[in-house]
Parts: sequence; structure tokens; C-alpha cells
Amino acid sequence: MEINILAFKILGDDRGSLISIEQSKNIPFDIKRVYYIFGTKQNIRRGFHAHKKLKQVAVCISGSCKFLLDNGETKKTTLLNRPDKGLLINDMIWHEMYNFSSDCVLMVLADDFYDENDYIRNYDEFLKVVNG
Ligand code: T46
Repeated sequence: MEINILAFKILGDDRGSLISIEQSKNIPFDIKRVYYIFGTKQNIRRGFHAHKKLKQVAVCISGSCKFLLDNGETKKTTLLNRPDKGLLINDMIWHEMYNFSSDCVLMVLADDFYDENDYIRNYDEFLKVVNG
């Protein structure tokens, strides 16, 4: 399993930096929803699910956190600690987030609206579905 990191071009000048995110240009889908996670307490792990259809890109716009991605065969971890890097989270990838810094703001761009029915929150069920 490849970890797919998107590199956003840093724009700006001597006043500072700016990143522009545009659907279907530097994000590989149309964006229907944006949410962000912040104020996560120390030693908390979040996520623990896969999405049946949803595709997402996660960007740590402040601070850092780690992701574990699992396709049912392979598990990989990656550190997000730069606002110019986005992690593509495809459908049917079990993911967990952990090691949140106190200043972490994790922004997530999603290709659909919130739908609890799209979540698989049980790992054994995930393995059954992903392995056919
Ligand atoms: C994901 C990872 C990266 C909503 O009402 N609307 C929303 O758009 C979202 C994302 C969540 N919620 C509600 C559902 C729960 O009652 O907010 C509460 C916290 O959500 P959850 O426990 O799913 O949060 P995380 O951090 O475990 O997972 C979130 C996203 O839900 C998920 O899609 O991929 O971040």
C-alpha cells in the first residue's frame, strides 16, 4: 500500500505564505465538505474506522499528528506536520489518528456530506468487507 501525500504549492511573498486548495485541481475530487479537528487531548487516538465510499484529504494546518492507514493487508504510518502536505485517505482504508500536538488543527476535505452509514467502525467487519 502506497502512502499518497499531495504536495501543495506554497504561494506568498515576503509578507508570508499562502496555500490555495481547489477541487479537482490539487485535490483529486470535488469537495463537498470540510471539517477540522482541534483541541485533541494528549494520548487520545481517534478514527478507528474506514469509509465505504468517502474519499478524503487530511492536512495538518497547524501542529502535527500521526496517521495509521490499513488496507486490510498492510499497515503504514505517516506523520503530518506541514500545512503544504495532504494525506489522501481513500475509501476502504482503516485509519487511526494519534500523537496530536496540543496546537494540532487537522483539516479534512471530503468528497461527500456526512453520513454515518458510510462508516465501518468495527475492525472485524472491515476485514470481512475488504477481503471480499
Ligand atoms: C474521518 C477522520 C479523519 C458530524 O456530525 N459531521 C461530520 O462531518 C463529522 C466528520 C463528524 N460528525 C460527528 C460524528 C460524531 O458524533 O462528530 C462526532 C465526532 O466524529 P468521529 O467520532 O467520527 O470523529 P473522528 O475524529 O474519529 O473521525 C473523523 C471523521 O468522522 C472521519 O470521517 O475520516 O476524522
